[in-house]
Amino acid sequence: MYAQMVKSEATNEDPEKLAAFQARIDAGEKIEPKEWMPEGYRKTLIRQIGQHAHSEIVGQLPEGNWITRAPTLERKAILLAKVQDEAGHGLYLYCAAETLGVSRDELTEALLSGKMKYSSIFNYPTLNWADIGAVGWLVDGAAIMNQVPLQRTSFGPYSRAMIRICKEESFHQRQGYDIMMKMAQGTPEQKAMAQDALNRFWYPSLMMFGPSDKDSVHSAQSMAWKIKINTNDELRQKFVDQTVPQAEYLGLTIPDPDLRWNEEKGGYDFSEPDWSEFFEVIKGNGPCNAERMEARQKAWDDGAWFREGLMAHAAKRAARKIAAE
Ligand code: BYC
Repeated sequence: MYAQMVKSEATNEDPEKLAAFQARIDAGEKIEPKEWMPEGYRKTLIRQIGQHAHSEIVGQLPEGNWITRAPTLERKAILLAKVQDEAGHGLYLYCAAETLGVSRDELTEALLSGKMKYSSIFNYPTLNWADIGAVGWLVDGAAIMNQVPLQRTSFGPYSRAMIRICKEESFHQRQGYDIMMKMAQGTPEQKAMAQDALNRFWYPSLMMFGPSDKDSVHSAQSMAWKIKINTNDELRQKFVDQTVPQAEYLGLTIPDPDLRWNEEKGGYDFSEPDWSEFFEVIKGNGPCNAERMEARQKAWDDGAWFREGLMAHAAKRAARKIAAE
């Protein structure tokens, strides 16, 4: 069903309707679920919102891994709240996707069958407590950089979901930076752990923004429809410019010998991530892809009794209603 929705090509769409739709987008109007939209717009949104929802849910796994081992009760409570927030983000986003005519079950089945993706970043392991700091600081930091402009995206339900998500992401980023600060100001061993976490998460965080603009297949159309507001490279540059002074404040070193301030462009020059690694990770060959999908498959299988119970209950209610009529 999902494949059918995403593959069905837009055929014979009325040029007048298309022009009127584009005029509404250009005028900054929001598009709402029951209104006419080009098939390509709908399927691009299902792909992007669905992928985003899956990322929030899969993103709970590397952090959830440290809830039982958080160093203090306070840190545990904060991390627990953050991981619960991610579940909430996934739910808002699945609901936004459902308004486009695809069900949450269909989206989950597409994830499990490998037809849909989730963010590359969650295929990297969290090896120690400093990694939880690096995830909050860098991964949530990159997520905010990408998601703040999406509050102005053209599809109403997506835009409204992003407003709430961004508020919570800001808290997530602060808690990550706070962990990094404690580690960086701690013992030499703790500072070394913080540096090691930065070394391992820097390039995977840069990859979160997607391939470089010349290799981005969807950006041009998505930007014309205001599904995306910025290109991948624009956001990556903003992220680097924001993060370098934060690393300096921590007394940590960005693992890039070619990182340099460029006065002329008013931003940093930096090394590109290894794009062959990125494409391998999104093909399913990253360090934790198999483990993440196993966990999602198990959650789906473990929930079968509940889905069946719910369906049986709904069928019974419908039968009762028919009998009463
Ligand atoms: N990982 O043409 P492009 C979070 C795929 S999690 C995997 O540039 P597009 C959080 C892309 O899908 C952050 N795949 O694509 C949660 C396409 O393949 P398909 C999640 C990637 O869509 C918990 C192909 O590469 N945020 O916030 O225009 C804890 C070509 O790329 C990635 C979102 O999802 C990637 N990194 O741009 C903490 C934000 N990058 O689909 C934090 C919403 C690219 O044709 N999404 N691909 O098979 C977006 O803004 C855009 O979808 C992207 C990619 C910038 C990610």
